[in-house]
Amino acid sequence: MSESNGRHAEVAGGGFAGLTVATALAQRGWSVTLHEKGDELRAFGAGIVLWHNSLEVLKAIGAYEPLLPKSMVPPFYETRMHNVTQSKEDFWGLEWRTMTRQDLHETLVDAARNSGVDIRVASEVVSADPAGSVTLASGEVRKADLVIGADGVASKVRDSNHFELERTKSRDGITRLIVPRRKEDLGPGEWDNVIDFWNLEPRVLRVLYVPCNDDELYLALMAPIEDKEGSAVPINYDVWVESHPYLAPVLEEAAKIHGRYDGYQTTVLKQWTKGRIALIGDAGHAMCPALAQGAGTAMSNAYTVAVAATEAANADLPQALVDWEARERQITDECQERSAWFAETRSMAKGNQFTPQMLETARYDPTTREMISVG
Ligand code: FAD
Ligand code: 5PR
Repeated sequence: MSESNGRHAEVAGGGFAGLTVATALAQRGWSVTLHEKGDELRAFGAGIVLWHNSLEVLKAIGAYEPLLPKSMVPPFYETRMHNVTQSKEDFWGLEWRTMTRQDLHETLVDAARNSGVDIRVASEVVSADPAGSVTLASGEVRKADLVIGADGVASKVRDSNHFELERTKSRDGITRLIVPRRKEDLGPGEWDNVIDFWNLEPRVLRVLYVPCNDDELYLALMAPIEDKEGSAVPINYDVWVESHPYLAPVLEEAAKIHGRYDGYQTTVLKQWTKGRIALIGDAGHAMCPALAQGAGTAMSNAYTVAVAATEAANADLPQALVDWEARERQITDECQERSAWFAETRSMAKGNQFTPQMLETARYDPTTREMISVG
């Protein structure tokens, strides 16, 4: 634990954004209380892909090494259209890793606890004051020098302050599940690759196959919202196996789990900060998943806001947050636009879509503000 700097932060939300910012602040001498409204600390959803940007953040907060044995680096991101390989991308060696969300979340909880963050579960933040306080569902008001809204897409820190926002919903959505890998039961194929199986005809049904470790496979099954059968949970095995027969063993596992179908959406705010409040993660910039950067940008902005707040004198903190947003925002805005464009056009199906430009967010190192070049 580091020496106290005499300042206090209140963080709403125990997801990837909240845990990262709380840890980075505590490691810089802040006393930090994190409120999670759920009764326990756990990750929702299934698997996740992290890239150079968020992996550098994990290194900086000491959460990278513990994650190594629980995660993997697939040899290629392979894209198939109607089961014909279109591309096999390795991002020119740019670092990326796959893992389950549960494993990432547990690692971040450990990092937060080891850094001295006071984590409170069953503690809901109902509103926040830009002058520096949060109000809990219990009625308790807690003062802070810095208030972080990391309370997800339905953020109360955000909505209690009437931040201006624009929300766009896409026509597709996805059911995400973790299933046993059953590699030996699948036919010939490079089953350690991430494989993005697109079927556009006779109907749009896509399976994103993401191995997370030796035992666990993340399956994301995408179908248009209007396709009642394709978007049903638990999944309609007959529909999915008809379009992807070569995945029968793992689809059989997927059909045993209830899962949840989520529509894609993008939220763009006019501003991310107000007084002593900063919004990060889905509270501030929820995005479509195509570039796999929702959590990546959340962790990146979590880290940089912690640094910016620490470097500012306490009286100057509101202005320091404005400057932080001005510095960091473009990279997130562009990622939101690109991810929404992929959702709109479904052009990931063509393969070779991870160009150096599309990888810009991934190439950014928030800990040094350097952009590494590839390609
Ligand atoms: P959340 O994960 O939503 O966490 C918010 C937390 O706050 C929750 O624990 C919640 O219970 C708590 N909370 C909510 N309200 C309150 C309150 N009022 N008071 C206290 N606590 C509260 N990103 C990637 O980087 N890579 C991927 O591969 C990837 N795949 C994705 C696939 C899909 C289909 C989707 C929809 C998203 C994907 N993402 C991915 C995005 C990623 O999941 C999110 O961007 C990320 O989880 C956001 O983290 P967060 O901490 O901001 O929010
Ligand atoms: N990449 C990842 C992912 O989980 C999804 C997408 C892309 C890692 C969906 O869940 O394009 O939908 C996508």
